[in-house]
Amino acid sequence: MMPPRGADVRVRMTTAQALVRWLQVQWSERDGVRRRAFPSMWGIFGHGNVLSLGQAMAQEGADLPLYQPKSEQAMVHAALGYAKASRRTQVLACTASIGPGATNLLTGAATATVNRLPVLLLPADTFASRRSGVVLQQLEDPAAGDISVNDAFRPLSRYFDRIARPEQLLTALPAAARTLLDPADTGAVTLALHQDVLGEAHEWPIEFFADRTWIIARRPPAPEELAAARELLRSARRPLLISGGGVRYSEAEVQLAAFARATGIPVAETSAGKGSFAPGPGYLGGIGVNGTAAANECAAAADLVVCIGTRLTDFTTASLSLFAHENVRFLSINVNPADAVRLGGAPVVADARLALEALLPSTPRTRVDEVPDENDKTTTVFDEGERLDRWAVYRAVNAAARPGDWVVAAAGWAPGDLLKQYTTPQGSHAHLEFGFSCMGHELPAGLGIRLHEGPTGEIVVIVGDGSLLMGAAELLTAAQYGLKLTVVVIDNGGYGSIDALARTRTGVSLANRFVTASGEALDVDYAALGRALNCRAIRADDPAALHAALRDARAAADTTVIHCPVVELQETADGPFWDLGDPEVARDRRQQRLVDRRAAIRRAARQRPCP
Ligand SMILES: Cc1ncc(C[n+]2csc(CCOP(=O)(O)OP(=O)(O)O)c2C)c(N)n1
Ligand SMILES: [Mg+2]
Repeated sequence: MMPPRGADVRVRMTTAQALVRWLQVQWSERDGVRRRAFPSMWGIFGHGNVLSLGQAMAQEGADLPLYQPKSEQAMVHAALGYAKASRRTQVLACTASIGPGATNLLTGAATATVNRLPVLLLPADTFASRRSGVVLQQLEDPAAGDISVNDAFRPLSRYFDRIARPEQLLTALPAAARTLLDPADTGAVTLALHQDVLGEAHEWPIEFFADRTWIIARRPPAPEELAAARELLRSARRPLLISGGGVRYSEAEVQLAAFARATGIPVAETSAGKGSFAPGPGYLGGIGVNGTAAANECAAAADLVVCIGTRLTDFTTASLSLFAHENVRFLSINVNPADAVRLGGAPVVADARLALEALLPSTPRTRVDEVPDENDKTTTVFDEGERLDRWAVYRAVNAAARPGDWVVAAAGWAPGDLLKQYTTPQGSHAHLEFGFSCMGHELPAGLGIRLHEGPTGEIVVIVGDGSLLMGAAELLTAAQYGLKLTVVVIDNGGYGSIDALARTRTGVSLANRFVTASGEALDVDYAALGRALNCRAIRADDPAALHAALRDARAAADTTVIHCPVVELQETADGPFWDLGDPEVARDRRQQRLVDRRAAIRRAARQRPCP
């Protein structure tokens, strides 16, 4: 029972114990639904966190389950999968030891902040008291006594603090929670924890440990911005909607569908927004560099592009070359003010759901007869003896998808291919991490999604051989915690997408294949790798075998690795523009021609104000 208000009741605990206790009494609430804000912690212990934080978890952490990943980076990716599945209403905490444990979190921190997904990072730090002199794994800066490797988190974090006295938690933790649960500001939040301070006792005010609910409010649109938006929508002849991750985070799918149905405006999706608009009338599929012909045709002809919850990266805009109408205008609905003014657009700084609801009654219906159709991809027939290439893999996974399932991809060919090829069945989900496109994200992100979703539905992780090799150890974590995944490994013998980019754009490719010094291909048995890490495993050499393997994996209770050796396809440099910075001087004429062609497209791409 809490003491009467105003009574100064104190409880003696260490900093670490206070931290652990506080995390367990935080809640988030949106639309009246209340959830634990920090439902679990992931961690690898070492010096800096093993004693005081480990003891605090054992003593105070009854409601904060602790998961042990096999690398620190992976636990951040797991947290991001969880955050995505919870639609940014819940956050996982990640603790790491000082030095290398901490710096292993950095790539995860960047992945979080780039993707606007929340994660609480708790790297241990050196001694605040400096009583032991230089400690193991301490980086010394000759010009600054207060620098540690954890300062590298500052540019990667939306909020950073270093806890040098116990009572700093009283302000640092609420600041962290506010940032993490703010739709516009969210990303990685880092609290660096001095290892001596973690163990220091303090008399904490008891009210610090009272239940606290953080309301995730829906920001309403301003009347002036709505008026300008209405005017743009009324005067548009060929409008197009782009649905980004913000639609997913706002849970605005129903409102988007109603808006599209009522207005007849077709909808294209970004990678983060994949799955936000169900296949059916008005569905164009993915847009941009990895977009469908239908979406990109609409984009080229659009006189108004209504962007909802998107950062408009180069993948989406095809490096600003996509929108070709001479008077094209942009309207941006985004809860983040900086995103809302990209491409010189008229901003509606608001929650996507509220903005769509407000605009629906006043938006006229547009002609729909000229909208191309992207709805004919779902039926798949398996030919006996058909060879397995990566497109056949996507078709098989798509054909097997059911409501409640997830498909996950992040780097290599898969995320772009899936944006174009995959039709997310209604009631199922996609997580394409193509903001940071971080190799090694897929598998742990799948674990985080599974942890959030519980045992129902399939979580199909599509991962390239290269990306798997960066983080395969998390297969053991899947087995360890019974977090069931179906891991489809596309084995093309190396970094196929990068190899193709290099070859098609410059004519040369170095160090992109898994070959010996003499050029001999290295065979890898990914099924054996899965088995070695306590997973089930199947090899699928053709589409029929893959289809059977997917059925088998669905029926199983444990994680299954499906090894798919694929034939490589001949790629061409054609397709939407994507500016990668070409080398302007090449030794031979063929290479020079390739580069000159891209330079011509670049000159034609329209630069727009893009803060
Ligand atoms: C951590 C990280 N390092 C490097 C890259 C650059 N990169 C992007 S895709 C890729 C190759 C991925 O290989 P694989 O997973 O086998 O997929 P494939 O290209 O063969 O489809 C590389 C090296 C990256 N995205 N992330
Ligand atoms: Mg590969």
